[in-house]
Amino acid sequence: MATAAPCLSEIPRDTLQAQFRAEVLQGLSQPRKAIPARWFYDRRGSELFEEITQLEEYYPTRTEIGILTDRQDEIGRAVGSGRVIVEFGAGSATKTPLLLDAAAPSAYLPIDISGDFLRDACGPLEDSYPELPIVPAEADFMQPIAIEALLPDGMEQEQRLGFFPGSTIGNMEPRAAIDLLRSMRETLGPDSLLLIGMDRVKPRPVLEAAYDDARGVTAAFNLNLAARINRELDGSLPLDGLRHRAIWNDRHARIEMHLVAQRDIGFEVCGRRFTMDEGETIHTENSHKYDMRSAATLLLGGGWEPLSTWCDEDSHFMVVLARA
Ligand code: AVI
Repeated sequence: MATAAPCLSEIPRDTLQAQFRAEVLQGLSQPRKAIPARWFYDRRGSELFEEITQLEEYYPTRTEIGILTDRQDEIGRAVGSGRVIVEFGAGSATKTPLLLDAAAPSAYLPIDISGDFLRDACGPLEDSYPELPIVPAEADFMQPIAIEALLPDGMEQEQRLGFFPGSTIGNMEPRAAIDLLRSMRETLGPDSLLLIGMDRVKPRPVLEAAYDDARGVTAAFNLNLAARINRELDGSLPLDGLRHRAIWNDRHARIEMHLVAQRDIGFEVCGRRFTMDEGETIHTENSHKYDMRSAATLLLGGGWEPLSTWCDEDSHFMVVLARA
């Protein structure tokens, strides 16, 4: 197996660790405790997320793959060939090849905050696409990124196609989602396209089962955040005193994940003392779901005009193509 190219523009470990520390301490100090979902994804968290994507109850991954497979030709015609594909998040072994095959890009540039995961994802792609320039970049794609400096010579001016599958956009509050879409527009430049996966609103039991599976993998994923705080921030959160909960919030059209205190608990993080009363929660994730109208409103707010939408036959998930 080929070794993945080294990641360009590495984020210094210290910077990430300082951000993790600051956001956890700030989140635990609020009257309603909350920690941003992006901190789920250390190596263990990323492995657990991969396991979630294989679960019977977790429909988004297989449904999106189904759409990308069944509509590959149509998507290929709509995006055209020869663009530079910029994937926001490490390339997934199953989804990325479907787009690489459909769009015949001139280069592939995956951006992810986790260099380890990025390297793991790029190795197999380099084996399968030996002719394709693959340029992994470890970076926080919430901010605009000057990708010209990363692209092979002569490709700086190629038109770009952003790829943001998985409905990861749904993990952001609408305002942050709009900021991210704008930032992607800036990263991708004029005349660019964006192919984005968005999960749809559906009956509550389907949604709640997807985020609270029978095998407890999602519970382990949620609890790993507490374990990560203990490992990396000298924490003493009692894992046996916290329980995973996933609930549908109809007003905000989102699934919320929480860690609920099973009894009154006290713990330390980085030498600071915190307490939780029985029943109090740490809000760890939002996963917003969309209908056609809310999806279009969000994209337009972020500077993207929807061109085409592809759905599965149960209308569980949609893949939207939009232009800058
Ligand atoms: C990454 N993201 C789109 C997943 C979701 O469905 O919101 C994260 C996840 N959380 C629990 N299960 C999956």
